[in-house]
Order: sequence, then C-alpha cells, then structure tokens
Amino acid sequence: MTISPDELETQLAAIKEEALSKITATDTLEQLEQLRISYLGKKAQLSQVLGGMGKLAPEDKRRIGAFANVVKEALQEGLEKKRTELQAAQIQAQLEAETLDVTMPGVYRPQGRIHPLNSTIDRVLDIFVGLGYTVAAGLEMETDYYNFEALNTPPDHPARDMQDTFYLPDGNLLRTHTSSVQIRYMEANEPPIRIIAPGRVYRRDTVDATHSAVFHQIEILAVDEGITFTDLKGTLKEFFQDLFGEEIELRFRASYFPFTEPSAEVDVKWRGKWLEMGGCGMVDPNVLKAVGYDPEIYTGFAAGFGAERFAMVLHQIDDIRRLYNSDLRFLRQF
Ligand code: 2NL
Repeated sequence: MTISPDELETQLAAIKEEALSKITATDTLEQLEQLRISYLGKKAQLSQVLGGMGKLAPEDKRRIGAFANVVKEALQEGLEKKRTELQAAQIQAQLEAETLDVTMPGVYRPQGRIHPLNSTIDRVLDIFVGLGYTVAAGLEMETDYYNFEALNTPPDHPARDMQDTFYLPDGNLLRTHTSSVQIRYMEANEPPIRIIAPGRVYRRDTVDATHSAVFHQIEILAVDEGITFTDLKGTLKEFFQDLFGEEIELRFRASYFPFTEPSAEVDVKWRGKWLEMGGCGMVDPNVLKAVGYDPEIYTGFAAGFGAERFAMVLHQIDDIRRLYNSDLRFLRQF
C-alpha cells in the first residue's frame, strides 16, 4: 500500500490534534500514562505512520520526518506539562486531606495500673528471688498423677475430698495446687532445688467472702542435702518480715498434708493479731521417691500460700470477691 506524503502529513497533523485534545481532557496520572503509551509507545500510532515513510522520496522523507519530530515533541511537551499539573493537584489534594488540627482534643486513655493480686504476687516473687529461688510455671490442666499420685495422694486418700476439683472428660483435671509444677521441675532437675511456683488453681468450693473456686497459690520448695525444719522456719521468718515490712512473730501449729511430714500451719502475729498465712512442712519421703530422689540423701521443705489471702491481709480487703469483679471504684485505690 502506497501513501502520499501529503496524506502522511495530514495523518500526522490529525494525530497531533487528537492527542493534544485528549491530553488536555485527562484528569488522572494513570490515564495520562495510557495516552503516552498509545501515542508515543513502540506500538503507537505515530510509530506506525513513520513506518510507512520507507517508500517516500528522499526530500519527502526529510520533510515528513521533520514534521513527525515536531509532532512528537509537541506531544512530549503536552504530556509533560499535564503531568506536572496533575502531580501538583495530587499533592494539593493530599495536603488538604491530611490537614492536622492541633487544637483537636486527644483520645482519652485512662491510666492503667497493676491489679492488687498481681502486685502482691510480684512482691512475694521478688522476695524469694532475693533469697535465691527460681520462678517455675506449668500447666493449669494436669493429669491425676502430677496433681495427686506423685504427691502421696492415691485415689482412695481422704484428702481428695477436700481438694475435689473440676474433671475433664478425658480424665485430666484442673490442678488444685501448684505442687504439680514442682513435681515436674524435680523430675527434670537434680538437687539442690530452690523454686517458687505461683499460679491459678481450682477447687470445688462454694464461693463466699473467703473462698473462691479459682484462686492463686504460691508454693515454695527447697530440696538439698541436710535441709531441716529450722531452715523452713528461718526462710519463712525472713520472708514474712520482708512482706510485712516490720518485726513479726511466727507460730507453727501441727497440721496434716499428704505430701509433707511433719506438717504445720503457719501464723503471723502482725499488729497484735494472729493471722493464718498458709501451710508447710518437710517434704514426705514418698514424694521424693516419686521423682527419683533418694530420701536417705536428700530432704526438703515446702510451703503453700494463697495469694488472695496475702492481698486481703496487706490491704485490709474484707471479701475475696472484690479481687475478681473488676470494680474500678475498688481497684483505683491501689
Ligand atoms: C496450703 C498448704 C502446702 C505444700 C503446700 C508441697 C509441694 C511439694 C511437696 C511437698 Cl512438691 N509439699 N507443697 C506443702 C505444704 C503445704 O500448702 O494451705 N496452701 C494454700
């Protein structure tokens, strides 16, 4: 197909007019880029017209070639001008959208604080860490073995009545004390042992001012060669003195736990009153045997406390349920 130089020139002029009017009408950078591709790209109309120049006489080629360059430059200039315009408009729009009103009131975030139960647990842990103890944690769902059997409490043991708990369909249970953590720790480590195990525990208890079916226990355990009841007394004296921040008196009353022998309840005399603070004793040889320790070589002491009881005594809280119902009028006091 032959095409005359004049026709080519007319086509070029038409392309130029069409392109420039489309460029003018464009209002996005994406559209503008599409126009650039369709007019100046490799497959562009301009390139196709120029492809038809091959068969022209040399002087026509020069004339049409020069004109094609004029068209090309006009398009490039038009595109560039429009691009600058659109970019400026875009920045302007963005600036308007992102205007920051520094006089606007901020988002109110009330100051949070540590719950009295947690701050009590933290204080107790701090004191024992200061005495060389390691904090140990474990599972809230346990097997019968770790919660009872390893603690010298076989299925028919009467102490199971007082520690009735929530049983899962698979036979597992919710732990009734953090002792199970200590059993697992002893299985995995050799003496000397000095650990403190804090955590949530469960009992089938009727809720009242001093009982909750879910509460927090803190247990300590020391196993070594030559540990005696005197070490237990000295450790508890040191601990309670630090916890109450003043001179206190300790009293031990004979008691019973399946996992300690002998066992005792420990009371603290603070501001003239005796307060029951927890239970303790020398680790029963059967418990040591269960974790593979030789009771002829090792002895140990253990004690268990209720974190809620500590918090209630230290802050004069009259009802354990106040610690659980998230009443800010109560919690803001601490
Ligand atoms: C209480 C009494 C107690 C223990 C917990 C214990 C743990 C192991 C071995 C022996 Cl692994 N004993 N723990 C001993 C005596 C008392 O808790 O009234 N808790 C609230």
